[in-house]
Amino acid sequence: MIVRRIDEIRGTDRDIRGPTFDSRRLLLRRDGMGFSFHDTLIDAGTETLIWYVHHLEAVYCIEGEGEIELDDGRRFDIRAGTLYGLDGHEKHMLRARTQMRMICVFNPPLNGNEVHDKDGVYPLIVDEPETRVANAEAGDGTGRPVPVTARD
Ligand code: 9YT
Repeated sequence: MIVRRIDEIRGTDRDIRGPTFDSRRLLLRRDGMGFSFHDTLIDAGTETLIWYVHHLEAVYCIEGEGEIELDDGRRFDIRAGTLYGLDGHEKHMLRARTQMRMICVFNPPLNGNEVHDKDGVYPLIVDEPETRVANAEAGDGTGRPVPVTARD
């Protein structure tokens, strides 16, 4: 089992500062859950072009207000209690009127250090087997990542 608190990941490689957001990546590929799970703060007054061609993402807003605009011009207001799922890899502009706090889930999971390229894309990184970080109850006792298949 994994128990992790946001205070513990501040300033680590799970705490990624993008141009318009802070992405606190509580679960990553190396955790072996099959998805990554982020608590992301979007800066007030910003626009972010996003296009996850390699990933599916669900986003649940728990604080703040803004909108997303799709390529075809459709706009959707986002406020606390709104979920959107990018099940069609939709390219979109995310606008934050106030700071927005978003809970984001990615499938496949992010490795950790992905940031958007000029088109808003995160690269797909699949060069290593999915691993979990060993903890006191699991793994080989060294604290090194352990391949999922070796433990399941
Ligand atoms: C919706 C959103 O927060 N997009 C940008 C950042 C991304 N979710 C991440 O890496 O956490």
